[in-house]
Amino acid sequence: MNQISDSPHISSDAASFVVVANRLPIDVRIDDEGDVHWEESPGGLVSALAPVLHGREAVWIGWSGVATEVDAIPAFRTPAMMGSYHLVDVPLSASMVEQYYEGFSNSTLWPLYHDRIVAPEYHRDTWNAYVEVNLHFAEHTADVAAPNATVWVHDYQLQLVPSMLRALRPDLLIGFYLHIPFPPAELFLQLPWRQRIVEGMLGADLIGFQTPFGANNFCEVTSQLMGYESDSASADGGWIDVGTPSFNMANSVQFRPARNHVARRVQVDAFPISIDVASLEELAASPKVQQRALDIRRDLGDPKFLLLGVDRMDYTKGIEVRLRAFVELLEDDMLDPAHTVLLQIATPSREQVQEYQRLREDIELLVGRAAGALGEIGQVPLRYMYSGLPRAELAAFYVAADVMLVTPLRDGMNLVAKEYVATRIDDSGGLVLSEFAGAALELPQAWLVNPYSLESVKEAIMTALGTTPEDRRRRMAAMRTHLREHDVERWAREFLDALAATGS
Ligand code: GDG
Repeated sequence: MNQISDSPHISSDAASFVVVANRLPIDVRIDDEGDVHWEESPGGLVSALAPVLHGREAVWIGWSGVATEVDAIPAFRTPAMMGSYHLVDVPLSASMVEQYYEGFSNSTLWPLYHDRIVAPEYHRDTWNAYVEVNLHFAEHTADVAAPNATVWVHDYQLQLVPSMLRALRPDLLIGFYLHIPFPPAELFLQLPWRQRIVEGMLGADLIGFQTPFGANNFCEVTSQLMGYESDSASADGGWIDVGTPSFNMANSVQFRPARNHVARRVQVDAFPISIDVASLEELAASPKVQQRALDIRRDLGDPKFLLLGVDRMDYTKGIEVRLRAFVELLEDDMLDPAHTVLLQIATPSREQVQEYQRLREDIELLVGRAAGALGEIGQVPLRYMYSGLPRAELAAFYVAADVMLVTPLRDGMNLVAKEYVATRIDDSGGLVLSEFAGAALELPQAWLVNPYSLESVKEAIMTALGTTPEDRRRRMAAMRTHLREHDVERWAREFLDALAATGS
């Protein structure tokens, strides 16, 4: 681990490419002496952006993950980090984290954007914190971006940053990407601060969504709220003409022209995110991972069928649905508890948020009950782990599993589904996938399910297990081919090319 120090500031106006995300791509640990240490936390976004980050003077702006009284620890301005790119820490106090992150981001926006699976909370004080923190991020970005730099802002925590940044630095080329779904107008319009959020995003030159549905929903909302003319599906990509309302009282719920918006065109399009396919394939093929996969199966009693679920512990992921489906199949004698295991790995997430604590209790109750009721002594068909795993260990679980269960009630994309496919280097294995994950649009050869229908999930599990090896192989091969051609590097390149084209 690196130790933090009062390290040199990067020269301002140095960065021609700036990534702005809620989190820096690092894990921070504070030791007993109070010294702060950090190390890179490799993730999809880091590997996606690696070629762009390393190619030029680049900066990543985000929060370290450690709440602190502002200025209590020195800001990260550490040129040593990961080759040529620098980190800039946006320090957040404990109360800001509570209000902006756990509050507005994860108790208001997250549930609202995921179909109101749980009820969103609307509080003025968490909204005010969201505005304040977004301004912090915008100011840090304005400080370090070189003249005419390209800035890529990420996700629902920072939707106000594009317009704040444009006001501070009109010279910048600004892209915004939403990693989660953008909901239909009838849901989004519930948000008391709907106009401010939309205005915030429209500060960007290009707004990217996971799917065409997200792009379309956003155009619909801007048309209803502001009366702006738009086309979400034109041949050259979607667009919204900001500042020139083709006002139509009939379809506008509340016409209020945006402040500070001079007439200009914002591009709007779908850019489905992906994974680093080549590196996962390599990891899956390594003798260490192959051996570990065999050991995992042995440790689980060498079942004939191993089913797997891997998710952050989140109510959007439909963990309960798949556990219930599996339990019912055992109860119905459709599956044999002597030869079948479902392993659910749930990674701790947002543990301070009440709904997440409740979800964990519900899942653990379900797992506990199942353990008591299913199988003979010594048989434990439903296994559960509540912990994060190293990447290689996760890959070994993917390699070990015969069928992967990915059943979110709503998901922007779902990278776990893509990761499972990438690790199936011999084209074996089956994927059961929710229709409501963005990934379903790209992986139609999976067994697609409606996660709200237990019968649909049960049926898909049985079909995936019962089909011929040839059928499984044909489906998996088609999905692998698609992913190899659509990896995360292509995603980043396509977004950045489209962003550059808006400036020409
Ligand atoms: C959001 C959107 C969108 C999970 N457990 C472990 C672990 N993971 C990794 C997985 C995967 C990632 O976390 C989870 O990505 P998902 O896409 O499945 O879901 P979200 O976290 O909700 O992500 C989503 C995504 O953003 C990207 O745009 O696809 O729709 O909700 O990469 O592998 N990794 C390791 N150990 C674990 O225990 N190492």
